[in-house]
Amino acid sequence: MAQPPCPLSFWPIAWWASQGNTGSCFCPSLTAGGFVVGTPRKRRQMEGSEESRSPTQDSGERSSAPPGPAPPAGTLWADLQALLPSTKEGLQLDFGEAVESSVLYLLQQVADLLYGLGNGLASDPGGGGSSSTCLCLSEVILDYSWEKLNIGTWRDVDKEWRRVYAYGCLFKALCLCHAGGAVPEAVRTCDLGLLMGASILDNVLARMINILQRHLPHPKRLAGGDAKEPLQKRIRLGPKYPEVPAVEAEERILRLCCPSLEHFRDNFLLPQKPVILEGIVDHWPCMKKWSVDYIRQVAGSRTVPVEVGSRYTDEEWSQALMSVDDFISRYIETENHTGYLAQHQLFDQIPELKRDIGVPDYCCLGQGEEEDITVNAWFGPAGTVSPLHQDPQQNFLVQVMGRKYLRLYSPAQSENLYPHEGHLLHNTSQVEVEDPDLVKFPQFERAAFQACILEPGQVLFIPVKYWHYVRALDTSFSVSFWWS
Ligand SMILES: O=C(O)CCC(=O)C(=O)O
Repeated sequence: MAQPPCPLSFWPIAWWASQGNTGSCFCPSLTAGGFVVGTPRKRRQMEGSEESRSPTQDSGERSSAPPGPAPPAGTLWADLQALLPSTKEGLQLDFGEAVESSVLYLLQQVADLLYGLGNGLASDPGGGGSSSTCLCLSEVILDYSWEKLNIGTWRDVDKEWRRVYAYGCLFKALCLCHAGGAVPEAVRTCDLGLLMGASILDNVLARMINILQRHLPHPKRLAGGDAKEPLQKRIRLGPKYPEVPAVEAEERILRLCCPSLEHFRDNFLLPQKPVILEGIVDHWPCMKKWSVDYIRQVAGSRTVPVEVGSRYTDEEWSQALMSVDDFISRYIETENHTGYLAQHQLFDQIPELKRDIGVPDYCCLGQGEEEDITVNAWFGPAGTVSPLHQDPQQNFLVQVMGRKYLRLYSPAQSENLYPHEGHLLHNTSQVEVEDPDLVKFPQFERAAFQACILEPGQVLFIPVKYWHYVRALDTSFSVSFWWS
């Protein structure tokens, strides 16, 4: 299909051309494979502030439907019109000084096209029946701001660029929907905005995904890949690391069924002792509902960050963005490589999954509010390894599917554990726990530890700064609650 000429000769476009995008105004789709930088997950969490939290919580007021000629109610475009501010000014396109005026100009151009001359999102953005100009400009904004997001460490990325990126995603998704209902691509674009951008317009991207999902042609088929063959047959459930480590009696972590809050506080929280709690999450819907099939059905089309490689301390370890569907096909149904959907705030991104979990009651013993608890998903095949590391908060690790082998070392053992010296990995041990190099790390042998095989329905309390090593023995889904 012939592409329209670039409508503007503009320096971000000149920059875009200098990246090899010369010729027509064909706008290559964003490749998100090189997600952020190679900073290990623990480091990213420790640096984290509000900024590292996913902006997907749904909240607050809704925009009113714009005036003007409305398309028939219930069509995708009508639903999107109702979602967006009624005037172009309501888009709040103002940014700090970090954002060049030329980029602001581009954003305003797209807004002009989307809103047309009248009020409200135009029925025919771009005029003349074509939204491809709009799409093209949105791609330029995305390419340019993507570069800004990927320079340096994530902590140092200016929030204003994350807002620009989110607007670029919003505009691109709108254009895609208008251009002929490329809804799956629009969902992917909104997810990228949620993952990499900052929250804009009262979480408009999350709200837009809600709408888009209602318009996905065949959610099950999309999410489930080849529907002819039953999923159970395709999954090879055999663990990659068949050996289930023996846990000696003296290493075992105590197990308790539903202790009272006081008992937990006095015997485990205050003295900072690990314990496995049983019977406290049995009523959570996830315990009955979740399976690989179910996750795929609910979240298959959603884009998530995946850690690729055996462990985050390895040289060749990287992160990539991909759909849950691709993640399951590549890493759970096939066993060639290790991929781990690890430490991701999936439940802020996908409220449908959040409804299946709760918050352990014992978190109320902390000082923070419930909103301050960081809830992460850990979904992967047998054989994923989280190297020995410590975190700055208390943790309840809830095992939903499959089993995990864990080793815990108290903070008092730190000098036997050889933490990495560099700033980025100082919370991570250099020792491979199940295959230690005792010539290089002789004191490791002296380090006392506790261990367990965490089973579905069990909740492990990991006190703050307790060193923990985790290996999945089966296809596994855990949910962690970090609280203070
Ligand atoms: O389950 C895992 O692989 C790691 C969990 C973890 O490190 C945590 O919850 O802090």
